[in-house]
Amino acid sequence: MNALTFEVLAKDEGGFARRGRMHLAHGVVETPVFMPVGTQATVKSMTPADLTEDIRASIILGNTYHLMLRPSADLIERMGGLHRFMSWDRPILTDSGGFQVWSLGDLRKIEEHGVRFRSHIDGSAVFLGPKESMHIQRQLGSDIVMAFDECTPYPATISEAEASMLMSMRWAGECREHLPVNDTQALFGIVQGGMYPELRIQSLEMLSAIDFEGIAIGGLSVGEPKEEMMAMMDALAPHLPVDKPHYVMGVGTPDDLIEGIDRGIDMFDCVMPTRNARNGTLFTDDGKLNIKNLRYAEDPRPIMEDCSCYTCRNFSRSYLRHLYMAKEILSSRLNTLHNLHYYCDLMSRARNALEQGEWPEFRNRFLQRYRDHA
Ligand code: PRF
Ligand code: ZN
Repeated sequence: MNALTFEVLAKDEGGFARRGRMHLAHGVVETPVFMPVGTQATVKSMTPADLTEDIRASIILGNTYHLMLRPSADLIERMGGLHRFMSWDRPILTDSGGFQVWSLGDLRKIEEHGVRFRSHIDGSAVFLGPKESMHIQRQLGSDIVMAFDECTPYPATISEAEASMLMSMRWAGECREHLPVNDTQALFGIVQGGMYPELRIQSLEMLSAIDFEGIAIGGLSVGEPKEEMMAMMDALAPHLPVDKPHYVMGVGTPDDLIEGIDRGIDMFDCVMPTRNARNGTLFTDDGKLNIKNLRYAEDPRPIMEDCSCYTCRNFSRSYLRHLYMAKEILSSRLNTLHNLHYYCDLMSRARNALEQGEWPEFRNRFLQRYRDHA
C-alpha cells in the first residue's frame, strides 16, 4: 500500500474543479477539503470530539516549527507520536516549518542547507533545513509531510523570486531523499516563484521530476492583491498533475475556497475561521458577521438560519454577543465551533454540487450571495 492514493470521483466538465478521495494511513479524506489548523497539537478551544462529531473534520494540520520548539519532537515521539499525543486518530498534515521560520523576519539567517534562527520561546539557537524537517515530521508521524521551502516574500523582484524558488526546489529534492516513498507518510512538494507565472510553471515542472504524492502551492496570501493570487492559480491550473491532490497553503476566505476549487484545488488550510472566531468574526453565506455589533444585542436568531452546528442549534446572537462582551471563554469555543463547521460544511456542499454536476451554478450562486453582503 502507498501512503496516499488519490481518486477523482467527478469533475466539472467545463473547468478544473473536481471531487476526489484520498486514502491515507489514518483514514479517508473526501475532497475538496478544509483542514482546521492545530498549530500546537490542538485546534484552539476544540476537543477531538468537537472536531469529529460536530464539525466533521476529516484531517487537521500541525506545525513542525512550533512542536519542535515546544514540547519537542523527541518528546512527542516518546509519547507515541502526534496522533496519540493529542488523541486524534484521523489523518494529520504537518507543515514543514519553512513558512513559520520565514515569518520570524530578522531573527533568521538563510543558509544553503536551511535556516538558522532563534526560538521565539527562549531565544535559543536552532537550525532547520530539509533534512531536519523530514526527521522531525517523521518523529511526529503525520500522514502528509510537507517539503521544507522558503515562502518568497512579497513583493520580490523576478531575480529574487527566481533565486528563492530555485533554493526551494533544491530543498525539495533533499526532502525526498530524506523521506523516501514509504507506506505511512506521503510527501508533498511546494510550488514557489513569487508573482511570476513563468517561475511558478518552472517550479511545478521541477517538482514533477521528483516523485511527490501531492502538489502544494505556497507563497500565496502573503499580502498580494486578491487578483494576483487568482492569476497565479489560473496560471498553474492547466499544468497541475490531474492524478495527484492539489493543496493551496494558508488560503483563505470562504469565497477564496470556492475560487480555489474552481481552479482545481482540492485542499485548503487557514487560521481565519479559528482566529476570527476568537475576535468575534463569524462566517455566514451572507458574508462576515461581527458579533460585537450593538445591532445583535437583542437579536434572538442564530448566527446563520440554516446552520446545523451546535452553536446555531442552541444559542442566539444576543447570547453570543453577551459572552464576547463579558470575555467569557465559552465565547471562543462556540464561535470556533460555528466557523469551523461553516468551513467544513461549505466543502461538503461543494462536493455535493460537483457530484451532481451542478458546480457552475453552485459557485455562481454562492459567490453572488456571499459578496452581495460582504
Ligand atoms: N510554505 C509553507 N507553508 C505555508 C506557506 C508556504 O509558502 C504559506 C503561504 N500562504 C502558508 N503556509 N511551507
Ligand atoms: Zn452555526
